[in-house]
Amino acid sequence: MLSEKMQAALNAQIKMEAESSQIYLAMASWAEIKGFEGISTFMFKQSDEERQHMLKLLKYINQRGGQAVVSALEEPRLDYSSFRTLFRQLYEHEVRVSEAINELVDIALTGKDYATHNFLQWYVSEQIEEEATAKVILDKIDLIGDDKGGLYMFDNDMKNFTANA
Ligand code: OFO
Repeated sequence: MLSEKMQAALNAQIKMEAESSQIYLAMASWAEIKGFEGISTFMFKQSDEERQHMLKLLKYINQRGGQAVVSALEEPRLDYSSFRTLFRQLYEHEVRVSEAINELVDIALTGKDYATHNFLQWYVSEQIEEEATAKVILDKIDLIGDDKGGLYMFDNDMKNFTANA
């Protein structure tokens, strides 16, 4: 059985993962409109993945005799003024998600909830991967700057990034 505190924290994470999915979706749509096919494909896929992260939490809470909450979400507020700004926001968002996961791990350990601690390890690994991916993308963008040819190649790169992921 989940403690009240653990359940509330996991439910807050459901909201955060759902909002992550919305953020990636907003970025995907923007990139699609701009004609960046590779970037938008990558973002649509990331959006789907975040939805899976959300569902995994929801099912876990219910499986442990708790009650998952599906709540209203914040509208993604993104600054689309440049690619760099956009991807920096993405990276910073993933860092915040990692902090939230660490907080959950802490609550699980303090409450001696080893089952939830074990469950959360998947998220810990996932965040290492996602932060690294966001950082690689950001570094590439930094190299390109606003060079149009570079952006075209970057978009092509992202297609392969999607295929290999
Ligand atoms: Fe990238 O946020 Fe989920 O875990």
